[in-house]
Amino acid sequence: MSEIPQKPVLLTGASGALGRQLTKHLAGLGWTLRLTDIAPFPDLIPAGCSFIRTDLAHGVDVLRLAEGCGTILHFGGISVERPFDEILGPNIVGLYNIYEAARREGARVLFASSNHAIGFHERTTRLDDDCELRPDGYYGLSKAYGELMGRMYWFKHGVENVNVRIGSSLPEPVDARMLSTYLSFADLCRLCERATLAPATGSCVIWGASHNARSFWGDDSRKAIAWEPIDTADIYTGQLQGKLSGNDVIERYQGGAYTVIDRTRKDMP
Ligand code: 15L
Repeated sequence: MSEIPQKPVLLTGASGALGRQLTKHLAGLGWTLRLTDIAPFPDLIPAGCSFIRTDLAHGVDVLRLAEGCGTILHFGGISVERPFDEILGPNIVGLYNIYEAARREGARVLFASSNHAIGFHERTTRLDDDCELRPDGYYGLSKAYGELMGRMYWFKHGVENVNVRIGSSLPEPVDARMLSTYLSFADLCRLCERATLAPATGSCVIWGASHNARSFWGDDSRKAIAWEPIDTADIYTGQLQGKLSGNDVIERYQGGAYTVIDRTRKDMP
């Protein structure tokens, strides 16, 4: 039997696609989960779990939710590109509320960051975890801000945080780009398990991708949490390598289609 965290684990964004996978996996291991989301939880609430509907922009509610928790798996907030004023509450204010709650509880934060925090790096560049942040929109900018917030809370308050730059976590990859960025649900679940149970993490970054031969990404802190991906997108290569967008900008950058949303620059492809 695998180890069980001593304190309850708070999972935000529990009703989303990744939150539901994590709930199933971690509840299956016998973990005590406190689930939350702004949307109702669509599945049966597993034994050992409770669900409370919360808007993360309401600080007092977040503080109450996190009471007694040892880890916060933060998957809540907007998960696609949106105008700045829609991102502000859930992803900026909400994240501050999460970190304040973690500080009060002495809890560790696993932050679901995204490849869109670095989306304006070219696909020909292999990146390590200390690469320049190059957000490809307001959503990616909120993820870059979240990573920096983690760094500040670690150095100033000793709040541990694991920032997972998630590539494309779907049931399976659907285009050529995802041969590089795919993260299987099973690899993601094991990563969250390891990040919760690791004795110490400091503030670190991990590339959230399976074992893909075409990966854009190199060094990170996975050894600190004893995580290695098991799955791979490589079995889809024959089927997907020709599945391109036909747009030079999309194909040039790691962030793919997000890099052309509302783009006005004309002086380079
Ligand atoms: C993300 O961060 C998004 O949440 C997801 O919807 C995908 O677009 C993914 O990145 C991706 O880049 O494939």
